[in-house]
Amino acid sequence: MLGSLKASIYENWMKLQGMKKEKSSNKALGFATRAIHAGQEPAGPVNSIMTPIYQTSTFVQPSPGEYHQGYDYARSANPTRTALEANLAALEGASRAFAFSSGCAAADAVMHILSSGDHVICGDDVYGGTFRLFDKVFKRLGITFSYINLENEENLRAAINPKTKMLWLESPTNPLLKVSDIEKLAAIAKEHDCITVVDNTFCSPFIQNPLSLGADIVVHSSTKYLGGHSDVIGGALMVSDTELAERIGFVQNAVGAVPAPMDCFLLLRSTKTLALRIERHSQNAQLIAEFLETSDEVESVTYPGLASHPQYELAQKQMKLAGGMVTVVLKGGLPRARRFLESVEIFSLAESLGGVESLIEHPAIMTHATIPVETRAALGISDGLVRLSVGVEAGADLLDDVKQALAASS
Ligand code: P1T
Repeated sequence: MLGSLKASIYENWMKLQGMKKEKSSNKALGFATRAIHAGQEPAGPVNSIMTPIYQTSTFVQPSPGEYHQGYDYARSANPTRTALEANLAALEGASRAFAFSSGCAAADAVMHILSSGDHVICGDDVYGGTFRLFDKVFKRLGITFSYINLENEENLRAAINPKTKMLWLESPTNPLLKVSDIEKLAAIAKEHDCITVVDNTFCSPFIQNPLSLGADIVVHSSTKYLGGHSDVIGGALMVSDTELAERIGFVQNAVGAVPAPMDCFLLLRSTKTLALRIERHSQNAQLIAEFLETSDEVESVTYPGLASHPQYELAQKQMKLAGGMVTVVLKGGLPRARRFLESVEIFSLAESLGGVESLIEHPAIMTHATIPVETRAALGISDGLVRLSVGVEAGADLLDDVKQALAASS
């Protein structure tokens, strides 16, 4: 009941937006136009150009059970959140999007559509918090997991069994930036009635749209590129299948990990500049990666935009741009990495990524500490490995910062 009530609010909202849009143009709108306008029209009593922050927990009913435009209680739906969800759906080419209070809450909601006894195949390199959610929360509830290298599709075929209900992957992965063929993997999963979930956080919807490659659910930590300013914790799910939308809508309301109206507003403000930001992130990251590749202080550098990346051809085909994340292994192990991280001046040593400001971190000690040490070692998340989230500052300044930090740490 609540699932379908929410669906009708959403459809009503989309209809309102659609009616206005049709007036000006019938052709498909470009990404940057959708980012600025989708889900948003001048609103409220004074026709404000920005969607108002509906800072309210409930909505007055003229008569019991009679809801004004379908809104009854703000966990179920809030107009600022509806606008954000419509916007996010348009960016991923989805029919529905669902906003959550964090990326982990979005992942949690996906797992709630499974049942005890189900088997999940997960890429062997995922965000440490995702691994922790699977290994420490859902494994205890009777869901089983296999972690495999998805760079080779045959590994997926070999791991699928009759209980496998879900394939979960990141591409590029966090932190090793492995790229896998979403289209091929989703096709294999589909042959076995298995749902494909792609965590698209590292790309943002500007770089790649997994639903168009055959995935069933897209996950975002909107804390990252969608938010883009390191001031919001949020998450999102996007789907195209109506039945999946119903199930996720039900979980969103039943579990209730929804974002606050102010955070929805901040995200709506941020997606307007997503295209511009991602272009600059990618340009700056390419500059840094190319420099690191020439440095004698560096053991290896991984960036999907470098011809040396093991899946460079696939990345060129699958991703519109190579993104803002660079992973580098410094010569000299942990002591060297530690000195480097302490020497940067424009980059800030902090967890997270995707903000306008450049961040740098040490996955083994910070974001991926929850992954068992032997697994980290087998994967290559070594003590010399440093992850850079390259921001949108002047590229030359970022390059100088990396150069001076390398010199200061040698
Ligand atoms: O932090 P939260 O909004 O809950 O998002 C979790 C999450 C999900 N998926 C990916 C790919 C992520 O990178 C994250 C969060 N990652 C970091 C905090 C980090 O520094 O890698």
